[in-house]
Formats: sequence, structure tokens, C-alpha cells
Amino acid sequence: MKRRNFLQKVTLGSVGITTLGASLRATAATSKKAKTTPRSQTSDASLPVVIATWSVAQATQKAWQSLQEGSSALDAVIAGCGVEEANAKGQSVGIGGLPDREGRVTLDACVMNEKGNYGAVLCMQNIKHPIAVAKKVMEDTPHVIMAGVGAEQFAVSQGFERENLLTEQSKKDWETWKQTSKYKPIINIENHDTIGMLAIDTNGTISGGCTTSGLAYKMAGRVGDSAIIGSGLFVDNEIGAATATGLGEEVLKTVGSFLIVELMRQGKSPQQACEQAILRIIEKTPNIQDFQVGYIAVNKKGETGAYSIHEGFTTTTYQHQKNTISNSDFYNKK
Ligand code: SD4
Repeated sequence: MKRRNFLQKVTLGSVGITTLGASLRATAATSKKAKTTPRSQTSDASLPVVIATWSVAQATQKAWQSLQEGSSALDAVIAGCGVEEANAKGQSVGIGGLPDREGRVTLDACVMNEKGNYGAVLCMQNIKHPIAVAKKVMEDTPHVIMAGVGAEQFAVSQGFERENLLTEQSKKDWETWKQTSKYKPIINIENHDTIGMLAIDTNGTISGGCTTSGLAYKMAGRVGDSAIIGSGLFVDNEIGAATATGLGEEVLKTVGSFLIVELMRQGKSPQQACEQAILRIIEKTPNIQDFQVGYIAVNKKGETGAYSIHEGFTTTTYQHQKNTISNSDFYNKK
């Protein structure tokens, strides 16, 4: 996966930020060379389709293959997101995710299916595939959200293995961060590229998922938008679906993914809906210099859209038998 330094500096209230670890700078530099094409403003309606945040060609390919092999849209999304969760080099999801400021990797993930069912895990440690646990929460419990130790215990009871998710590299980066932070109340260094993925099968059945390790060096216990219904993800099988990446606090405050689906319900295209949802954030928080948000959306026909506040948000779309990485359009043209 080609990653970039998505949010370079984030300020929440009076809480400051520091610099990235060397490996993160390296990955950011690599990603600049990623072969991408600008997204067109209009998109073809065609099914099936898999669309994901960021440059995750292997993940969308896996989801696409799963659809071809007859998996449900939900299982295709879980398989696709699972590719990135298992990628120890990716410091944004699953194993290898950058930890909170205490050095703990805590994961958030959710899924929604075509029936409007939802399952999520929040702040879960030691389990590599939170998105698969989220499906279990949805299908095998009377609840929709499980958090922390309870989520982990539930996962283990379902056969998931406990493992240490803090890789040597992420530990090293965290230790470097601790030195430069000088133990000031620093909240995060955002280089996290949450994987949000939406899939529609040939029958028009829509499902989605979103998985993340959240903001790097977040305060212990912090949860972002990614696992929260309507914010990091929303699916309405009659209309379409949307998912988010970026500063979760801003997505949460505007319930971004739900907003996009509702705008599509009112007749907006996925592209127009993503743009309006970004504008909603900017109306509420005009000082956009310090943070980034990116949205992707798909409607029932298989048209797609993507938009972000700043340049640099890429999307991967598998459609028309082709896997394409594109640069999304963005608001801040300067
Ligand atoms: C969060 N939205 O926890 C996630 C982080 C992210 O790209 O998407 N970063 O707020």
C-alpha cells in the first residue's frame, strides 16, 4: 500500500503536534511516486464495483475476486480490508498500526450490510482483524458495539488469536515520538490511512466496512469516527453508501457518511454528495490548514465519488474489470 503523510499536523484545542518518524517520512515520500490518475468528475454506472480509501490495490483486488467467487458484498469487504489489516508494514490498520501515547495499539472497525445491520468494535487490542470481529458482533451478539477488553474477550471466544500488534518499527517510531514530544500533552501525529471500503455486487447489494488504528499517539481511550455508524461508514441499500478517512473528530461532528447518503437520497450524485459533506465541515471549522478529511461514496447504480479538503487523497476503484488508483478532487486549491 502506498501511504502518504495524510494529515501532517493536527491541533485539537490547545493540544499540539510533533514530527513524523523516519519510516513514516519514507513511506510518505514513496507514495508521492504512486501511479495515480485524476478522478473524473462524473463516473460510469456499472456493477459490480469495489471502492476504497487510499492506494490499496491488493485490498480491492481481493474484494473483487471474492465477489467473482460468489461471496456476499459484506464478505468481500471483510476480505479486502483484511489484506491491509494483515500488512505489518502498514502503520494505519491492524498489525503494525501506530499506538496510542502509552504504546498500545488500539483498533476501531465496523461493518454494515444491505439490511442496514451494523456491528463494531472500538478500542480493541491484540486482535489483528477487527473488521471480522465487527461482523461477529453484528451477527452473533444482541449488541451492535463492543469496546475494549470485552471486545477482545469476545473475539477470543469466537476463535480469534491474541497477538502483539506493536511491530518493532512502530515501537521505534513511538519511542522517537516520545523523545521529540518531551512528554508535552501531545495528542497525535496523523499519518493514518484508514481503510474504508464499499462494495456492490452484480445484483446491486451494497455493504461496507471501515478499519483503523486511529490517530497515531492519540490519548489512551480515544475513539474516532471509523467504527461509528453514520460517521466513518453508512450503507443504505436503497440509495448507496459512504465512508471516511481523516480527522475523525470532524467527521463525527458532521456525521459525514450519513450526510452523504442522505444527500444522494435527495438526488445528488456521489461526487456532489462528497463535496457537500466536505463543505459542511469547512462551514463549521473554517480553519482547515491543520487537518484533512476524505470521503468516498457509491450509489445504487454503481456511480462513485470522492472528495477531500486537501490535495493528496487517493482512492482505489475496481470496476469494469480494472483496478484504478486515482487522485481525488479537493477543496483547498489555494
Ligand atoms: C480516526 N478517521 O481515527 C480515523 C483516522 C484516519 O486517515 O482516517 N486517518 O479519526
